[in-house]
Amino acid sequence: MNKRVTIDPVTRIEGHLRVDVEVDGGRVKKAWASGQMWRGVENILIGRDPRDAWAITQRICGVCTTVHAMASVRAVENALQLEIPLNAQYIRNMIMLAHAVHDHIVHFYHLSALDWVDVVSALKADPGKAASVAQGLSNWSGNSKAEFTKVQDRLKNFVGTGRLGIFTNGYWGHPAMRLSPEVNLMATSHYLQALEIQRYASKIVAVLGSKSPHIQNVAVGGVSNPLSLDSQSVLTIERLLAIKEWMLKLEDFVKNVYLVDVGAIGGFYADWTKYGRGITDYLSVPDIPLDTKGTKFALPGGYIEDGKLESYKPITSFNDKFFTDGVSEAIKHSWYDYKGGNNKSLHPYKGETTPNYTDFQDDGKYSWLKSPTFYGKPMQVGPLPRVMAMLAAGHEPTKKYATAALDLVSAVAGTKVGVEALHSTIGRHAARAVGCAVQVDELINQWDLLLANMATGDLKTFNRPTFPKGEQMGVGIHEAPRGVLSHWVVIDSGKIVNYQCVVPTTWNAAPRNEKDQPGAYEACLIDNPVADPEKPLEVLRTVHSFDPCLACAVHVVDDETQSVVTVTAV
Ligand code: NFE
Ligand code: MG
Repeated sequence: MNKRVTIDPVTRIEGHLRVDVEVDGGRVKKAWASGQMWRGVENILIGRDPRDAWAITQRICGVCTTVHAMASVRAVENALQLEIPLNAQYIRNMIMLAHAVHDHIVHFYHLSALDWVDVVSALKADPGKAASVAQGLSNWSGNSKAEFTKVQDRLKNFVGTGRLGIFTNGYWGHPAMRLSPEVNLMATSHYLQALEIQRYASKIVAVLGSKSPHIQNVAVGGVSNPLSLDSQSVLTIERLLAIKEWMLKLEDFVKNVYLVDVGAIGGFYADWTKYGRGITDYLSVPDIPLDTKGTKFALPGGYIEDGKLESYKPITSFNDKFFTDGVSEAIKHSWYDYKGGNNKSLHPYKGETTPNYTDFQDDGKYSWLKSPTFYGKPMQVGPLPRVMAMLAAGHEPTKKYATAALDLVSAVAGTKVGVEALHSTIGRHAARAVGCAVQVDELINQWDLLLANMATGDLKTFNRPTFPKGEQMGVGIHEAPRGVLSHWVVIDSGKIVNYQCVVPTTWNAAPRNEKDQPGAYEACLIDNPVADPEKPLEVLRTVHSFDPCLACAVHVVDDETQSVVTVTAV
């Protein structure tokens, strides 16, 4: 018999996500992803000065705080065909990369590891044995018996108080939890260490961006960081040297802990390479520009059809029409109306944001997210599509870290696990860690590039924009932590007349589109196992593998829902 499970709200994410699944015979047969809150940021921008848009759109999200600022200034610069100084690119690049590294560490350890790691089981571990398991995997300085004993004692004290705090509603002892107490203790220790390490990434963003979350240093035309080799009041060599130290701490953790943990946990849960495949039409965009125009990039991106690397079609510049012509958004199943009819899909330059809330209708409207498509097809975006594109482009660092991760998965699983396994729930975690290792290397590289350019005597960081009379249109693209982000602006005589954000989580968590095709979450949930509908841990595993951000995705709240099981999951 079909059983309907509603998870509302899904937690350990950003924003308000509801997921409904119909389960039959222990498997998901049908799924709905619904964004439950709308804020109308796109409409707030109409009539404003395009130079202010970044500061407003950045408030779309408190998690990917930098990304909307970057996409917004890029959109306006694209509309004006305004180049930005090399130093500004490097400073922006370091902010984007430090932010991405932060985002991925926090996602794996603090937002999703508890779907795979049983904290309570860590109480039963032998810390000495846990240390030898961990030291067999990596020589990270935090893998000692003393460290693991300390963590276990902390856990015992915590549990002993009877107040589990944020861990209260965890699915501890769930049959789908499969790690040994020792591996659980190792992972729990790294969870706590990751809390310390993530601060270094935030500090890099804060020093370069003047503030974190929500940087203050971008401007249409560059950045507002004056560079000087002798003044104490600007971005000095002293500050840059401090940043470099923090980069090296991040590098150590990402390569010796995060990548290793994902490989090991992936190996123990190798059966999860079979679930969560869903949509394998992958979209990513190139990023980390190396020139003033956005035509050369450190990290490639593009389109891959049906998961086949040989189908890779690169996107090559900020002006690439292959990308800009392909995007449109539908609202047949979303709480909006289009003037020309609700079965249409609109290009973002012609996009409309007119709310029309109807309540949750299984076959009608059920989400505040629109349904983006690329040449008419729903896409998956994010670390997995990004890593696939980089592999297809022959990007050597990506090949190196992907091979290292898959070799470790294979060793732990006791069977050869190849690239094909990445098209899965656990594969999204592996791809995120591989991408993060690539990003941390590139972060250090951008630091070197900035210093080398400053050494030539070039200290320029800003080109002043001028707004001509008449209409200009521009798109700003950014490969954000959760995938392709694009901001689309139409400017008329220096004022914004239309503004549309098409956001990573909008692509992935989209409701069915105008052709009733499901979005990536919905497609990836089909055939997921659900051992106990009252504790739908496996559904959360797949949803969390995307790192949902609903604040971004819908940029009013539903209160009444009728369902067989409603679960508030941690
Ligand atoms: Ni609010 Fe974001 C990223 C953007 S996601 S987290 O990455 O844009 O949809
Ligand atoms: Mg939008």
